[in-house]
Amino acid sequence: MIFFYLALFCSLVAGGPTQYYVDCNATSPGNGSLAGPWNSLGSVNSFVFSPGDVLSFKSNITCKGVVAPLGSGNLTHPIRIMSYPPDSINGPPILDGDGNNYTLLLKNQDHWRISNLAVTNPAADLGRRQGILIMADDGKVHSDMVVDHNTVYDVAGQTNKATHSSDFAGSAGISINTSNGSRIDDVWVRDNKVQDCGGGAIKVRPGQATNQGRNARVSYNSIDACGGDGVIIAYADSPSIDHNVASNLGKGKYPWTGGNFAAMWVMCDHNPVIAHNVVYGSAMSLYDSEAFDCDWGNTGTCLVEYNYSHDNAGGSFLNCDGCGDPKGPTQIVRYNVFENDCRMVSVGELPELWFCNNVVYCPKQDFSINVPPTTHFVNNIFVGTANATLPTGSGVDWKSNFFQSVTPPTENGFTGNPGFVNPGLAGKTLGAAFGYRVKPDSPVLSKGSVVHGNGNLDFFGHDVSNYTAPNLGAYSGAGVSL
Ligand SMILES: *[C@@H]1O[C@H](CO)[C@@H](O)[C@H](O)[C@H]1NC(C)=O
Ligand SMILES: *[C@@H]1O[C@H](CO)[C@@H](O)[C@H](O)[C@H]1NC(C)=O
Ligand SMILES: *[C@@H]1O[C@H](CO)[C@@H](O)[C@H](O)[C@H]1NC(C)=O
Ligand SMILES: *[C@@H]1O[C@H](CO)[C@@H](O)[C@H](O)[C@H]1NC(C)=O
Ligand SMILES: *[C@@H]1O[C@H](CO)[C@@H](O)[C@H](O)[C@H]1NC(C)=O
Ligand SMILES: *[C@@H]1O[C@H](CO)[C@@H](O)[C@H](O)[C@H]1NC(C)=O
Ligand SMILES: *[C@@H]1O[C@H](CO)[C@@H](O)[C@H](O)[C@H]1NC(C)=O
Ligand SMILES: *[C@@H]1O[C@H](CO)[C@@H](O)[C@H](O)[C@H]1NC(C)=O
Ligand SMILES: *[C@@H]1O[C@H](CO)[C@@H](O)[C@H](O)[C@H]1NC(C)=O
Ligand SMILES: CC(=O)N[C@H]1CO[C@H](CO)[C@@H](O)[C@@H]1O
Repeated sequence: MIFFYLALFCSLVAGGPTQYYVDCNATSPGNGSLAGPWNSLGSVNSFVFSPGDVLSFKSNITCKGVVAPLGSGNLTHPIRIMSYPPDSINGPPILDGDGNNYTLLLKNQDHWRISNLAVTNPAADLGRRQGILIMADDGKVHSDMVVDHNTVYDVAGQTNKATHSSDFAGSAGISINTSNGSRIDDVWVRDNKVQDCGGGAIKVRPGQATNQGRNARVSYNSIDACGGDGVIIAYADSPSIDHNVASNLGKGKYPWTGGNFAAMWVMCDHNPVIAHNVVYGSAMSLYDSEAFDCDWGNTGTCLVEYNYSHDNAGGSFLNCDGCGDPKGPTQIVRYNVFENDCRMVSVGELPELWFCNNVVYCPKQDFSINVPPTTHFVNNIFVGTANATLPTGSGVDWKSNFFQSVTPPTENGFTGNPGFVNPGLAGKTLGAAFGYRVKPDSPVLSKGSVVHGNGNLDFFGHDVSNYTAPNLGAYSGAGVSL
């Protein structure tokens, strides 16, 4: 009887989800158990994982080479890659790609979670290189790939888009890419730290022009010193780039060396949103280096709101609808604070741009602002210099804007001191923009025009009415005295 029960017990365990262990410092090859962890990536990569399985790497141990585990999870039981022991204070396991094309690869797979790893891929020579690569090329629809709480650093990607454009596009700390008609839905890249990656930090292409990926989201990541783009989502339906911080792009261990990059941008998407992000300190590239970019091929509305950017060499916003197959979306840029980001660039004449309730704070630098021929500037505050000019044209409509130290471009608008509480902090968080709230005696209170479909929230999360005259700028409250 005892033998019968033991056999039954073992077969149940073998059939259910299992946790597998890897310690690349272990002396014997092991069988993947806690007592006998695998010690080589060869063992990991030849095993097919099942729904609910956990692949855990020993904390603070380095594994060198490519990690490419096989298998798929399911809707209720994803497969997880994580570290052991749980909550280790010894620091994450370190996956070091050792200069291979990528460090961690999942190809044509579904339902994985990649969490709490340190991923690196240094090399002496630059090339098309990634830290984490999730890809699909089998022509099928895949789903549910989540990359969270990892640190991805020192990835020797290609930094020259002028001479190696395809390798540059393919290089990133974290890359999600599809080809041959494939799609990956429900991609979520969140809470990762990405730094010192040549070519850029996080690039997500979950689908194709006629088969866009759904529910792609890149959020709460902290990106620093990557030599290229900060975040791109392309070929996606209603994707979101939100709550990320990207600093010092173009700099770092693998600095930008040619062509263009921008901090956060969207391309060939339908109704993309870029919101609640902070971008600062981007170096200049050939023409771009703006904080935010509605690039070519977008349809519907490209929405850029509730962001704070400062001191980017390329300025705040790029309309690049004309940089490829133009689709002329509506572009809405509203409730943002742009500090010492005095440049806007426009390539492409089709989009209609609504630039509403932003603060553009440029007391030290002249504006260089170019916009699509049909643009509405409504309820913004511009702080400028005596010599700065703002764009005019028959399709450029100025309504209820406020100007300090800069000549209004038309008869319409207000001049004076907006009475900011504490501007110009050059901060690292959205909180630094709280200095752009205004004092109770500010002349911008209730001076605005009602904008139809105004989003109903200001930068600070206060209500904005559909009916009563709003404030000018990104703050809709009654004024704060400090
Ligand atoms: C793991 O092995 C490497 C290389 O032999 C060694 O440098 C390191 O100290 C080892 N780590 C531990 C925790 O044993
Ligand atoms: C796996 O390896 C451990 C440690 O050597 C051993 O105790 C265990 O019996 C092995 N399991 C199987 C199923 O072989
Ligand atoms: C997922 O896999 C688990 C473990 O094998 C199984 O119990 C569950 O029924 C599966 N769920 C679905 C939705 O297939
Ligand atoms: C990881 O181990 C190394 C030695 O291999 C040690 O120097 C380092 O402090 C450890 N990391 C953490 C976070 O404890
Ligand atoms: C690695 O990248 C090189 C250059 O892009 C490419 O030729 C090669 O096929 C890639 N190898 C793998 C295994 O992906
Ligand atoms: C490309 O997709 C088709 C299905 O649309 C599939 O039959 C083919 O195998 C895929 N090619 C590769 C290289 O996976
Ligand atoms: C995506 O993969 C395809 C096929 O391997 C490649 O041609 C393309 O350059 C890749 N794109 C990016 C952005 O990595
Ligand atoms: C403004 O323009 C005048 C005349 O072109 C020039 O002399 C002056 O230096 C400029 N001031 C600044 C701050 O650029
Ligand atoms: C304001 O207008 C929006 C549509 O633009 C609508 O969704 C919202 O419910 C309206 N709010 C109120 C309080 O009327
Ligand atoms: C509209 C909105 O959610 N605004 C948020 C912007 O960021 C600040 C600081 O994190 C939040 O307090 C606001 O709620």
